[in-house]
Amino acid sequence: MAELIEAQQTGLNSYVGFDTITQQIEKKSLKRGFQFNVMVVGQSGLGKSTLVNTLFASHLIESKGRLNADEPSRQTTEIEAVSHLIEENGVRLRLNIVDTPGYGDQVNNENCWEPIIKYIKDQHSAYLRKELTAQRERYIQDTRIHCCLFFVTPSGHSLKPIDIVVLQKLSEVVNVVPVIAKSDSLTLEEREAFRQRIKAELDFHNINLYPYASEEDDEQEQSLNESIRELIPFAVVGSERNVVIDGKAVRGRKTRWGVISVENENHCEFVHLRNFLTRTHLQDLIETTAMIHYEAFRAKQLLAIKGSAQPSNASTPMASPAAPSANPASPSNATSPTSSSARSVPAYA
Ligand SMILES: Nc1nc2c(ncn2[C@@H]2O[C@H](COP(=O)(O)OP(=O)(O)OP(=O)(O)O)[C@@H](O)[C@H]2O)c(=O)[nH]1
Ligand SMILES: [Mg+2]
Repeated sequence: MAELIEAQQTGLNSYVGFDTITQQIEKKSLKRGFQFNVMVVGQSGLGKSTLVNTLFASHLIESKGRLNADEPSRQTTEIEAVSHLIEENGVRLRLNIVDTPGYGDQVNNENCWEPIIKYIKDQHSAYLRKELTAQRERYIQDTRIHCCLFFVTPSGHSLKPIDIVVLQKLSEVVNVVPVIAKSDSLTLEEREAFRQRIKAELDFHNINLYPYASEEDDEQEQSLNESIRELIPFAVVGSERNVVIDGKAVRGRKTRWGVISVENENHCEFVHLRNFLTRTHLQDLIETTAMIHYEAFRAKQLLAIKGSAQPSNASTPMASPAAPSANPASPSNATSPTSSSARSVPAYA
């Protein structure tokens, strides 16, 4: 032991070269590429599909917006996952977008969120099954949702009761990032007041959203997260059309009284959302999904398997993806995410 301490304190006499490990990791990662799975959830017609297309500057999913007046309108009617490979400066990103139909349109909206929650849990379940096979793949295809963009109706009043329930359910299983949809319909003062009201409601209902507080974060990360929390929910505007401003084509919406440029920070917070998702928190969203949400799911499943591993009981909770909530053998005190990480998020439902 004494020798080891001695060795740790010894300086190197010549260049060994292990500092290139970062480049070696980078090279391998670049070769493999990256995967980001994002889901959009919210009431009907809030511009979910449009915003995703705006975020990644391509027509990735069908939106209702018509390019010509005689085209039929295109509404999202079922959970749809589309996958695209996008590349920027040699970095390949496989982007999975899960578009969900707007909820809340029915006369009875009870449990309308269930297919969405089930979809998220199914991805965790599929990943766990692949992980547990005897000859598991070297790189398991990751379909776990890393980020769920939640669209709030720009009513200017408050969150709807159904939104609160859906937010509660979602925040237990996935990183949720709420946005005020179609914020061009609110004045700047209305937007700010609405944001503060939403924050107060989220606090009141104990809805813990991403980014979570973590003891591991250094001062810089903490202050970055603090500034992000100030902006949440981001007031956004989406558009798939270009409009010409000062001779330059920009993404925007042209109205009778003027033009809204999606990327202009004075017009909306689209740029902040995009920076947050792609430039500052992309890796953390992926890591948090694995370390917190998936880990909690995994712990709960494995405990349930252990609990039900009796000779007469041949079936295990892994038999069906829907099993987590249906399995009566599941321990009610399932491991909470907090036990697997220093971050504070609600217990996995
Ligand atoms: N004013 C305004 N309109 C928008 C905005 N984003 C989208 N729209 C329009 O709203 C309509 C609905 O857009 P979609 O993107 O299809 O909405 P959606 O939420 O995916 O709709 P569903 O799939 O039916 O739930 C289209 O006509 C869009 O052009 C926005 O930021 N502001
Ligand atoms: Mg849609």
